[in-house]
Amino acid sequence: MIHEKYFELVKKQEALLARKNEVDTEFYNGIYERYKYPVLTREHAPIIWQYDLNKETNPYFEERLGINAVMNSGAIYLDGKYYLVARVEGNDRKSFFAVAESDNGVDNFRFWDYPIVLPDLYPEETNVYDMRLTKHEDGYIYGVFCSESKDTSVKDLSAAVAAAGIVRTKDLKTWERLPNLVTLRSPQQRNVVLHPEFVDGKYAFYTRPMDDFIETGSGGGIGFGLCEDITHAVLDEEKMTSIRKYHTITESKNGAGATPIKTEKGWIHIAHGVRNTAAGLRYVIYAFATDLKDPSKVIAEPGGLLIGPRAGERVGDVSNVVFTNGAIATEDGKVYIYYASSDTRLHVATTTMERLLDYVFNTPKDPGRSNLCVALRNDMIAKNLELLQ
Ligand code: M1P
Repeated sequence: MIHEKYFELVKKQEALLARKNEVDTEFYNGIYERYKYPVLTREHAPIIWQYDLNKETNPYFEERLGINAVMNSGAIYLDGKYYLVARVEGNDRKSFFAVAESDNGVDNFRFWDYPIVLPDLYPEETNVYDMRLTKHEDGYIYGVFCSESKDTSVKDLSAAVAAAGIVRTKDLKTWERLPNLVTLRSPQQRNVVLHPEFVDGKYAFYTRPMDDFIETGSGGGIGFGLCEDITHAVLDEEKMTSIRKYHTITESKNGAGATPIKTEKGWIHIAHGVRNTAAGLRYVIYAFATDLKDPSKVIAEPGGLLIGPRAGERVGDVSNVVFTNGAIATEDGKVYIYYASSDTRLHVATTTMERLLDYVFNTPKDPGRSNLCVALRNDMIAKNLELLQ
């Protein structure tokens, strides 16, 4: 017999899933819109994922397998629908992937009944998270994610090793697992993204070389490498694309985010940058463009952040974080940037391709010093005052 509390919870959840999202009119920067409500939260996780509905085995209707957070999501547009492969984190701290779909990309995202079952190629793999989806020109949809295992070579109980796991699918339902990416010059990898096109006839990956699990160490920024065979992907070289710089938003580390978007002016990248503060690491989202023919070559680098954590976004399991690993650009020129706040919930920011290109190519580069920043601002102020006369 089904516990009566189930129907109460489902009714409440249905109201949440049906709720229309609204542009947050308090916010304006001309570059993108923010929305009033997150698109996915722990409250969106199906009740059947969390509760045993049977009154005999669960008389108090207690949560048996709770969900703690829904966050960093890969995104893809297929046959007129918007799909997210969300990172769902259980109360047990293990993350897994689950598909949620919507007709419009800004609200009514609904999870499929079952989370994704990844083929279990690596028995030592303890946690998986942050899948980037790439619709590749070879015909597959690839998912590249962080595959985390315990570091058994040291005594520290929390020491871990991060690698890039690779899966592929044609329908988001059946997933084939390929061997993890091997990077010969970097001991660890996280935030790896597969480029959607072949480069020089090879598969191209954006990487994030790391010496250890938290710090990137000598890792200088977002790397780029090529490999012949994605079924045994090995990168023997990673050249730097967007590099970390002193006293910028990427000083501590950075990492590729959404799969690059192809435009007539170049590949647009929406990534994350991290700096350290007295209150801990602060994660923001930034953008840059690379050359159409050589996607490792940065051709535009607007200064500063594109999206920073604001208001309630600042608070969560890991506060002061915004993070993206998915964006959708539709044929009618709309762009949906999915970003999580504070490792707790997922939001969308919307813009158009024209506005994004204008932002990326016409926002001044960070001149690197306060003195030069003031000169840049004063130049704009002087021109504005002249216009206002
Ligand atoms: O907690 C913030 C983010 O930390 C990691 O990102 P990075 O590898 O750049 O430090 C990831 O674990 C990410 O999932 C998380 O949101």
